[in-house]
Amino acid sequence: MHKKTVFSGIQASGHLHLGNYLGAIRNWKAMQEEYSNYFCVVDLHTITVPQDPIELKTNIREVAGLLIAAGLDEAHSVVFVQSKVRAHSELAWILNCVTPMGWLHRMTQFKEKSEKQKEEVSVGLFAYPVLQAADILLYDAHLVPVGADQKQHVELCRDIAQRFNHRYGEVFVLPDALIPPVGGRVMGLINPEKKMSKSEEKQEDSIFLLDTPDQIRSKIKRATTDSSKEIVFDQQRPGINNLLTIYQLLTGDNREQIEAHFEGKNYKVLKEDLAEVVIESLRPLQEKYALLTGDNNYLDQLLSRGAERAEAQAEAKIHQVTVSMGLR
Ligand code: AQP
Repeated sequence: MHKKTVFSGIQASGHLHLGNYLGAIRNWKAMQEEYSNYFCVVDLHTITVPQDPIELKTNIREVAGLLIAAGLDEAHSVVFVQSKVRAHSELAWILNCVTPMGWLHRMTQFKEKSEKQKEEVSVGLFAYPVLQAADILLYDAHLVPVGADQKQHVELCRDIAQRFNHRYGEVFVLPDALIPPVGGRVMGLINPEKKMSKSEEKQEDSIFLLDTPDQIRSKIKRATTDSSKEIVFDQQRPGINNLLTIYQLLTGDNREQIEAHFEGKNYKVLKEDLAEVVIESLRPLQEKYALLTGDNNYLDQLLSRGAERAEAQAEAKIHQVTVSMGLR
């Protein structure tokens, strides 16, 4: 039977954190056997805000290494770096020419990110969702598994594809976002009103996938809670709710079991228990990462094979697009 296609990407804008893992990567791994998958380190997205070249290069390798360490497997998934496949930039330009500016003005992530950048905001940051649409449409992806913050971008991608198809014929598959029911939005430890983020300046706000056990214990110890005592899931108490949600996602226990487990206990116990759960959950991934990055060639060869496979599909799609538009 013909498998449906999945595409998703991840930026090399810093160290990967628990939000990236629980909201995206872990789900990619869980579903990879059911689909034909493309997973991409989207370095061209990363440069929409200024990057230090040496750091960027290191981050691209780190992110790619963590995807493999987390269990993405070339038997089911093509893992590659976006800038190695030129068709992403080419299709992004073509789609820029069919996307109304007004659609991009509505993107909330642009509003948030441009707020931080002020007058430094680049055209690239504004057009970022169009590049994301190109990423998805090049591979005829049916499904795009992402965290909740990316839902609006996938909907925009669908609108762009529809507009293109209306003008030039049925060229693109219309994709759907796939957002996990729990874990789609892991919040910061210090500021649980905001999502955990790679580019957050306060390092204590995020648990990074390569944090040491001591760093994890210390960050969770300092996580924001509240003055109440009861340890229960409650959206109105974002700090405790976030810690319990992370606990739920990593243990697989249901909410009733978790609330019963912590009944009569204090926040110190919750934080200590959670820290151990996080440390043990990340241990296999960290060990695998250390192993695979110990051999310099292994990752390079894997990424180069991934880029070749991605390029074959992407070039065929660009051919179809350019023919449909009268460019070829
Ligand atoms: N806090 C989060 N909770 C759940 N999912 C999340 N994702 C990101 N943060 C959370 C999901 O991770 C995937 C990769 O994200 P990205 O690298 O494309 O960039 P982003 O969404 O902008 O995430 P970051 O980590 O906050 O990066 P910066 O700081 O550079 O903006 C996506 O599927 C995303 O939904």
